Order: sequence, then C-alpha cells, then structure tokens
Amino acid sequence: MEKKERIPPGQSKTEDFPVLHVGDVPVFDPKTWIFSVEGLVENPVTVSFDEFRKIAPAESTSDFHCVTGWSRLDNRWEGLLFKDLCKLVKPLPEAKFVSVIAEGDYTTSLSMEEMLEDEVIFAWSLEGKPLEPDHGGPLRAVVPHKYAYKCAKWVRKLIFTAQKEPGYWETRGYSDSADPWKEERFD
Ligand SMILES: Nc1nc2c(c(=O)[nH]1)N[C@H]1C(S)=C(S)[C@@H](COP(=O)(O)O)O[C@H]1N2
Ligand SMILES: [Mo]
Repeated sequence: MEKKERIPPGQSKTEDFPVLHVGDVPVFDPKTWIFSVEGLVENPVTVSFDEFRKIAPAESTSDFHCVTGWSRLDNRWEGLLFKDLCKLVKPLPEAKFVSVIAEGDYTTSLSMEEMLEDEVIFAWSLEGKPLEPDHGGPLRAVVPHKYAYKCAKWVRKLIFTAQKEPGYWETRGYSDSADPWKEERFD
C-alpha cells in the first residue's frame, strides 16, 4: 500500500544517494566481523556475517528521509527484518527499547514498538547489490518511518533495555521521536 503523500513536509526528493556520516568508513573484515544481541532477551546471540544472512533473509522497499531535507524513494533493501530477528532472540517482557550500536561511537535507540514496524530491516543489500561501505555496508539499520539518523550504518550490536539510552544525535539536540511526517527534527 502506498501513502498518498510520499514526501514529508519540508523535504525534497533526490534521485541520487548522498553519503552522510560522522567519522571514517570502517573497513569490513569478514573474518573478525560479528553481530551480537545482548540485554533483555531470552536468547542472546553472536553471529558471523554469513550466519546473520542465513537467519531469515527478506526484502523490504521503503523511503528514506534525512533530517537535512532530502528524501530518496523506493529503496529496495535485502536483509533481516527486526521482527524476524526477534523470533530468534526472544525479547523479555521487560525489554522496552533497543539500542542500535554501530562501529565507532555512533548509536541510536528506538522503542520496541517503533522497531517492530513491518519495514524495519538490517540490510546488507540495496537494489540487489551488496551494500556499499559508504552507505553502511556490510550492515545497516533501516527505519523508514523515522529520520535517517535512526538508520545506523555499520551496525554491530543491539542491546535490549528497559530504559531508553539516547543516541549520538539524540543527545546533540535532534528529536528522539524523529517522525518526518510530523517534522520532529529538533528537541
Ligand atoms: N554509523 C553511522 N550511521 C549513520 C550516521 C553516522 O554518522 N554514523 N549518520 C546517519 C544520518 S544523519 C543519515 S542521513 C544516514 C545517511 O545514510 P547514507 O549515507 O547512506 O545516505 O545515515 C545515518 N546513519
Ligand atoms: Mo541525516
């Protein structure tokens, strides 16, 4: 189903894909790369990149809205849907938030409810090609119903928590709710 309006208020459509992040693009070494899930889950896991891709691969097409004002429509991601990851790690009832931890010092966090939206995916591929390092390869979070600072690139760890742990931009004046349709840009 398509929303009638595709571009949120104050955004404009871009056809290319700008690259935006703080710090350096990390080098991916499949021999040492691991993804782990910790905190309030019944079944914490640590997996290699190959293992991660075998859990429950899926596709999800969604729009991408950066708080600086550009939107990129119809991105076809392949990855692991958050809701499918939950079937494996089994969040405990006390788990109310998820901290998404990337390589470097970048973090963000979302509520369980926000993460359980259908389109939330940890993506390793875009438009049928391996995700480029600039765009978060080998693995990035995609949370299309939030501004893209919630879409951490180079994700390595999730921590399920009872309290919210505000992330990199959320502690620097950006909105924690970050809803592009309500223009929640700043705190
Ligand atoms: N690890 C990490 N992820 C990040 C960022 C970052 O600085 N570091 N920036 C965020 C912001 S503000 C945006 S707009 C998108 C940009 O993604 P892109 O470079 O693939 O367009 O990545 C998000 N994820
Ligand atoms: Mo952004």
